[in-house]
Amino acid sequence: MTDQHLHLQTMGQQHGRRSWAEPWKIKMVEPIRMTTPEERQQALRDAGYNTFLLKSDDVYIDLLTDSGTSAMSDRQWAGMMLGDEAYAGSRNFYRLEAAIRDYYGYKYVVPTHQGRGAEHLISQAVIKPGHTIPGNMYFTTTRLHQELAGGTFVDVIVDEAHDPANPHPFKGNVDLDKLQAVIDRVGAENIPYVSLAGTVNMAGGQPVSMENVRALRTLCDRYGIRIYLDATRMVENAFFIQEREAGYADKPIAAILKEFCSYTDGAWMSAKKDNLVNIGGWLALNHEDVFDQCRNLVVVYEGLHTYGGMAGRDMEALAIGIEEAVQDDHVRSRIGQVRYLGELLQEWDIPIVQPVGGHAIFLDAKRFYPHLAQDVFPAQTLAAELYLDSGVRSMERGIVSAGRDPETGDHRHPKLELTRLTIPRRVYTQAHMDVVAESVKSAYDRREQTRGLRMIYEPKYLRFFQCRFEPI
Ligand code: PLI
Repeated sequence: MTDQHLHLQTMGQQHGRRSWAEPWKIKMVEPIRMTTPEERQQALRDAGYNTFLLKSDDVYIDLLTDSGTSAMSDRQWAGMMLGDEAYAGSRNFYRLEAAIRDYYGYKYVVPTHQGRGAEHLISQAVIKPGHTIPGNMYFTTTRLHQELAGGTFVDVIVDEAHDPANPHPFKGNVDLDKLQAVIDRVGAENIPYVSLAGTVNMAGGQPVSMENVRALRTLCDRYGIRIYLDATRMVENAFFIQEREAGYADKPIAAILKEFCSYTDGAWMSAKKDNLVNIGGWLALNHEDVFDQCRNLVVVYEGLHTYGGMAGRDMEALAIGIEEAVQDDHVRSRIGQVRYLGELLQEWDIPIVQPVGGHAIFLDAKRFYPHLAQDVFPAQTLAAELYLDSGVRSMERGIVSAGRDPETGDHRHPKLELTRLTIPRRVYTQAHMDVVAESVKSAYDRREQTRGLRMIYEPKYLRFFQCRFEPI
């Protein structure tokens, strides 16, 4: 040990400080480009003030989403060379099927091109017109597929989830009284399943406790109602159970994940998140009758039942990603980075959703811009302001994402009006997080001069992806 090492170590002990660091080092880099304020003005105008319509070449730090934006490992890239591109029976499918069975514990697997492909299949298979689907807060694509199949989504999440400042440790929990009231109102025979999401995206990445899913299972068993899990960020949910729930501190993430899934009847997955791949999804089921229907539908909409829209090499990378994703040190550093950004913002009293969730920091645009009404799109405005300031790309999760009520045609007005800074896995450094935090601070300092936006183009489905605005 050199004198300097010894000195640093002694200093560390004196200060009682022990930092965490990522369990990987960087082997390949992708250059990114800073733009001028004039270039960003032009790019934002061209994009109709919608960050989804920006060209990624005009973005400096891309926090639009954690979906498909993760860095794959050297093992995953090596796996890409082992792709078996046979139309039928690819060996990579059987590897994927085994990984899902091992880590999530479900019996039957249907591969899909991404999460919404799986949502489509399960919705078409089990929802009939007039059905009600209770769930712990809506997700955009999930609810749309439920509606397209003739169902109506009903929110049964705990009230705390709708309050961005509430520090409840499990804001993703289902409120069992609300669920009971729905069952009493519509009848169990009209509820094809409860739609349960791990770390609820629209609530700020908030987890569900093991106690809650266990109680949910008991209630659903009483009525013969199935539970299907949106497992997209369920690994992150398992981390929060390990951290916050009595009896789980010494259990590995992998064991917690499998126990949680065991209380559900199946799951759909956007593998582009937790599972560390750039494309892919799956549906996994325990009941043969539903599996048979979905395996039949997949050949209509996605591809044969042994590739479902993925290349063989993608399935190999996904099988490896599933295993890497459940490693405790990976999850700890992934959520540690999200928290690092959250702590910087809190030091400056910038309003964010509490507690910090799994995949993103959610800026509370209602408190950020108290002078802006929800109808002038505060969260969309904040995303535009951040981009103008520094080239950081974020996304709106508020009134624009919530869309219109299919019955009345009016805007839905969600309680949460949030701008999401979503952190891709294994991609950005702590220095990038510093730059992001400083940019948010700069937008915050200018908040009183900020006016809202007016919507000038609106597509029919999932409008947030493609709608356009102009400044007021
Ligand atoms: O984007 P897909 O089709 O692979 O997955 C759809 C999807 C389903 N459930 C949840 C909870 C999601 O977050 C999700 C996609 N989320 C995106 C794209 C996001 O940016 O959050």
